[in-house]
Amino acid sequence: MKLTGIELRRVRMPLVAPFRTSFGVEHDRDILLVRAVTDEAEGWGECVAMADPLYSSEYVEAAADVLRRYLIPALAARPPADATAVGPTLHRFKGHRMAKAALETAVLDAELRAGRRSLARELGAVRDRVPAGVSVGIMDSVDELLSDVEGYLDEGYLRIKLKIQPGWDVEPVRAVRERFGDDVLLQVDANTAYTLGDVALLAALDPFGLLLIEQPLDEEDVLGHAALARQVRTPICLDESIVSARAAADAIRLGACQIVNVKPGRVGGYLEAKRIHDVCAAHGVPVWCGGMLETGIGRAANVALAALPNFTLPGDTSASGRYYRTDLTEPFVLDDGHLAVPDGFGIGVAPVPEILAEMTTSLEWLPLA
Ligand code: SMG
Ligand code: MG
Repeated sequence: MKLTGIELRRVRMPLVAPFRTSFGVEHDRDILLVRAVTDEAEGWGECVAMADPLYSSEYVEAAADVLRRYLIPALAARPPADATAVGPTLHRFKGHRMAKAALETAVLDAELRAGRRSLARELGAVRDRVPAGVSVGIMDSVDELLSDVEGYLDEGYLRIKLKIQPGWDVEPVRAVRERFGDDVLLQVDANTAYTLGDVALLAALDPFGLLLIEQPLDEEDVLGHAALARQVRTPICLDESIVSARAAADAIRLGACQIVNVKPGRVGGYLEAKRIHDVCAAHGVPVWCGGMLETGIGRAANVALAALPNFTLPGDTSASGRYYRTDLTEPFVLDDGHLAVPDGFGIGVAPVPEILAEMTTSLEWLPLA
């Protein structure tokens, strides 16, 4: 396989509704897409960096910059024989995992398409469909929240995740439990909004039988999560803190989490995501696939990953319609609360040319050969 060039494309995708978290509100997504062109095939990667460095230190403009200034030139200087060579070649550049993930995924997709293999099989998928959860943002009122949750349950979503922050935690959880009952699979995500001083508040969630509390404390506060885990009954799940398989192994060893959210973008790509899956499986720690409001391109690859055996909890892998009126690819739709795992070559989907053109705000071609 010979890489001939990389295309960086920005698309603007309006969300069907604003999505509010403890760190901000998203109205639309400014997404960086990476297309790797080889002599045999082309492949796609979606960079999950947001417009601003609020979820993590990465942001889309910085991802584009590091790709064009460092990462792509590094591949030009040492062309990868296959996708497994991308990570080692980029390793000397610190951080920027979301940018690295997008580039590696594009190369991997091209390689798999050329070899007529699907990403799902390549990663070790054992299912042809995965259960879908949905992440529900912070709302202005509990009534508004209940009506959105009702809509998602009616659509068939199999698990509800509520975004929480101080002042929007016990009350919305209690309201959802009272209205929809104890059988609904329910979890919460704080996106680092609490401190260890909030132990009593977080313990007040214990009676509601939540599946997990996701990332209550600062991303670097692994020991804080371990201390918290000893004082609350609800299992602690880490998201932001788990930036690599090594970080996952450390967090598990320290007792900082009983469950792990795997996001390929956050950890540098699908190959590292698979290693996290394996590390967690070896420790008996269940994992689930996170989401970053991806288009069909990123979603396809996430759904392939979510089909691995230790993904035993429903992920933030919702249908296209939860995010976008028009997706870039054929839309992912719910079938009995599940999404089908793409079985085509590579990630198994491609952008619809007319829709892609309509959403594109800028385009850059970086020749490698
Ligand atoms: O893709 O359904 C999705 C979003 C899931 O809540 C979600 N993601 O911390 O897990 C998380 C957040 C990060 C992105 S919020 C803009
Ligand atoms: Mg999260």
